[in-house]
Amino acid sequence: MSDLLGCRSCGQTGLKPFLALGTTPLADALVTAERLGEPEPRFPLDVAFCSACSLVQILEEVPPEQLFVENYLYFSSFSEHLLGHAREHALGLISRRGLGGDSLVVELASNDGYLLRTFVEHGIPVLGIDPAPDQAAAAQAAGVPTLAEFFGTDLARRIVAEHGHADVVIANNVMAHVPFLNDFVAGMALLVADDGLITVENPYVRDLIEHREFDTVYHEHFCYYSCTSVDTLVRRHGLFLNDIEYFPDLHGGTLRWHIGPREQVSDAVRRYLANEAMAGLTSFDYYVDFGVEVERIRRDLRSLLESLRADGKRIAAYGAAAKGSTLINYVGIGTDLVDFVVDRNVHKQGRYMPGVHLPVREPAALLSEQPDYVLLLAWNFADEIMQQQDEYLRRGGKFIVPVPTPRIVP
Ligand code: JHZ
Repeated sequence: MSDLLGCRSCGQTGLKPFLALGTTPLADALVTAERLGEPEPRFPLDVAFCSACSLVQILEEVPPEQLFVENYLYFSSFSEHLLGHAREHALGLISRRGLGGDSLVVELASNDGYLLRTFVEHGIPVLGIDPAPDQAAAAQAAGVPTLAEFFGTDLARRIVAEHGHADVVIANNVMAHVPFLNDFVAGMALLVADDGLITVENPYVRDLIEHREFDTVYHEHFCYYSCTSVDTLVRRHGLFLNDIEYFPDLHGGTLRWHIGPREQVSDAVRRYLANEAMAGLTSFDYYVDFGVEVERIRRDLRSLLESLRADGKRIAAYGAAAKGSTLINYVGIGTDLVDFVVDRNVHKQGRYMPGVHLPVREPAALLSEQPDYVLLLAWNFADEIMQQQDEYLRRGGKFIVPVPTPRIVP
């Protein structure tokens, strides 16, 4: 098992491991046809709990350049649901914060500009930060000024020197992705104006555990947050967790934390912190059985797929998602069980899933091949994908949803 010297947030040693997913390839490193014969780098994937600050984290530390510069194929704009969510977020901020031509909105991990473009449409100055070169170039081409760099205190100082402080800092699905957490949060504290707002979205660790979303663990995700661990982290940097919103249908359950330099703690924050303590999220006991439940999913899913295959059924999968990579590698789903994966992301099509090498095709293949079952790897977009695949379903096709318990729909 790999070992991290101390907690990424508070530095406490003696992290307590509770889930071992084996040694897996990088989840977004889909393989090209030319490189299929080459060995892929693999890294241990072990999850642990910090008893001092309650932060859940993986023990391995793959260099961020290898994860987000050399091997990153995730583009945010391929989900209508996510685009709608981002637009609502931006419009809400514009009206509630009274943003205009003199404001500055900075987004960390701005990807292809899917969120900032709404501010641009409203004439509000923005700056996107994203180290992934193709995504930053796509944002730039769409009219969203973007720096292709990693964020931390150095860059925060430069931005303040060149553009002034930000009225709003947005960090969606990125705080999980940073190994040097304290430098990242200290950077946000430097960047935000005294009366400014930071919003941070991330899947909620309570949903991960209670809905057994173990496949959202991969090397890009260094940390898995509760409100307790976020509160401790931001206070260390002179910031306050002031409000919380919950989006149960986004990425399996997402929280939006409102953070600022002024203390204005809402009842919602007090309630979340109290509920987490009551449910036990602040103690190792809460996590300890998770590994056994995850093994049960592996056993049940494998035996379901094997028995369908033994009956001569044809099975495909939907979503060349990073979480899909964890799932198929952990369960051991190769071309003996599943023929191919489909995905709308054109950058993933024509490549092969890491490790098990299932080929990735375009979604139209579901109608041309009409497999009997489709394993839904992107289960977080179940409603959107099933609506889009109504013709496949109408012809008698069925989906297999892997978590929290493998089941066939309809
Ligand atoms: P998706 C992503 O993880 C990326 P991933 C990131 N690592 C993160 O933190 C989490 O989200 C929260 C495709 N698709 O987004 C697009 C269709 O083909 O669930 C994607 O390739 N058709 C930053 O990669 C994949 O499925 C569709 O209709 O695990 C979904 O990947 C839709 C809706 C999606 O997660």
